[in-house]
Amino acid sequence: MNDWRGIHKGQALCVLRPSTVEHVSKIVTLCGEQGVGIVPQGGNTGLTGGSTPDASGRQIILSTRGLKRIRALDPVDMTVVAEAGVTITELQAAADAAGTLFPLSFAAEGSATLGGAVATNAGGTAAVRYGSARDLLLGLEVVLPDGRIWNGLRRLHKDNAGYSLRHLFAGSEGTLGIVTAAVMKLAAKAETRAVAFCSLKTEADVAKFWTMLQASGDGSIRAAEYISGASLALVTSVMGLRSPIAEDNHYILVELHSPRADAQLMSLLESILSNALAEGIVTDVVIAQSEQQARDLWRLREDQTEAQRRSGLNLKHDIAVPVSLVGELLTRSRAALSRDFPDLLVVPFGHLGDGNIHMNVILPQTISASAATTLEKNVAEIIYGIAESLQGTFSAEHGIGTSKIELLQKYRSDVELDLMRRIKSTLDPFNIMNPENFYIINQFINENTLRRSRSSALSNFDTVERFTLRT
Ligand code: FAD
Ligand code: 2HG
Ligand code: ZN
Repeated sequence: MNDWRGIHKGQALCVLRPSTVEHVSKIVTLCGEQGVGIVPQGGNTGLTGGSTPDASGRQIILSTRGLKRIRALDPVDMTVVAEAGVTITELQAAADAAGTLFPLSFAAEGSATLGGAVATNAGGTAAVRYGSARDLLLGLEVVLPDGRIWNGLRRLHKDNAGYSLRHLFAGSEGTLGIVTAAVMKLAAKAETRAVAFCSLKTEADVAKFWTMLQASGDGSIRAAEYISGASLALVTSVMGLRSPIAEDNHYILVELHSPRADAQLMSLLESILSNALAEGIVTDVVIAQSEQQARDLWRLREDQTEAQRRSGLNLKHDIAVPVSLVGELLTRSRAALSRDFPDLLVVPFGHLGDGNIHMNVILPQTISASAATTLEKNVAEIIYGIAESLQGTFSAEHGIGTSKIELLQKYRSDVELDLMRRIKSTLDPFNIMNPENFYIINQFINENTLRRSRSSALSNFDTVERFTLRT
């Protein structure tokens, strides 16, 4: 019962995998009656420990992977209605077959599910063009903590009838209910694309290059991804990839795409890059001449997480700052970390166009467990402190889960925490939905309820087990 990284370990009472929304509703109702905590799980690719049960063996995992239907796809409405367990890759394929594009995209898309993407408000590499999951979300079907089914699957591009309830569930990470289906926006299918990999000398050049891309990209930028020199060196050595470009301190992968087959993206990209070279903003560029070369360039970016996972204890810091301050973020972080922790391997990469940098760090292999814990705390303080001082966030796209609870408490105001608590306690007064997630907002709900639910869970094991057999 571990998370994808093998860091969060738990013990589930059982795993239930319903295949209809009615079954989900029955499970949730039963768990509510018996005080059993529910941990929703999609592809289990989340990076903040939110889909792992606690160690008590008293929470169930409700796997949504049995909810597999694409209920409707309409290329005129430009919408797709799909169930929570459909993977992002499956949605992309279905959209493509209908001559459209499902724009959400990230390295875990083969396993990550629609329900998980909505629940975490996933971002990814095309968010700079199309937004995060929340921005694509038009309608939702949710099983509420009391077992009721809310059917809000409206395929409307405009709907101002009261509070936007769907947006409450986007990013709620299973704490407010179980997303069983969603209506998502589609986009025009890309007919052409052009991909380039560029090297740069300084953090200031990174910032200048983004300004230049934005000004001259003609609205066709689909991705602008940052990779540090250390991150490129790591991914090439660990994953056995070849760097196509002269070595430098920073790299940016750019993809332009267009629904127009005659968009001349290659000449647009060449003209942007030759200006950047002429102005000394980039030091070298490689433009993919084939689909295969484009895929090879993308691997240097998409394999970062796997390369870092294979390289030892990897500390993740999923931060974002206003885009105009990314250069400063990179400069200040490098200076502070190399001054205070010269033995650490700092391997930042991320979504430059969103101001979202994964300021990750790899600890030396030989470090003791206690030294690692101290280091983790000290490094986090520096990185989140810098992000905060630049009006940024400690969680840009990975959410809170169980690993960022203290940060939520530290960096969000009392007013915000109070509002979150009120929402949680209104929708889930007995705290059965992912009770450990966002714990700081759950803990004041009703400690007694929580304790009661935990202690009664084991005594009701038989009920849950019998129910499993029936569903
Ligand atoms: P899970 O991991 O199963 O669950 C994540 C959270 O959502 C948990 O709290 C869980 O309880 C809850 N949940 C899951 N399904 C439901 C549901 N149906 N209803 C209610 N709650 C639910 N994330 C990004 O944003 N951008 C990236 O670029 C990105 N790249 C990644 C690359 C790699 C290699 C990996 C391993 C992860 C990456 N992620 C990225 C993180 C992760 O893939 C996303 O958060 C994804 O949306 C999680 O989907 P999942 O189905 O795996 O959810
Ligand atoms: C990505 O951008 C993901 O590839 C994962 O958000 C980031 O590994 C990470 O820290
Ligand atoms: Zn990311």
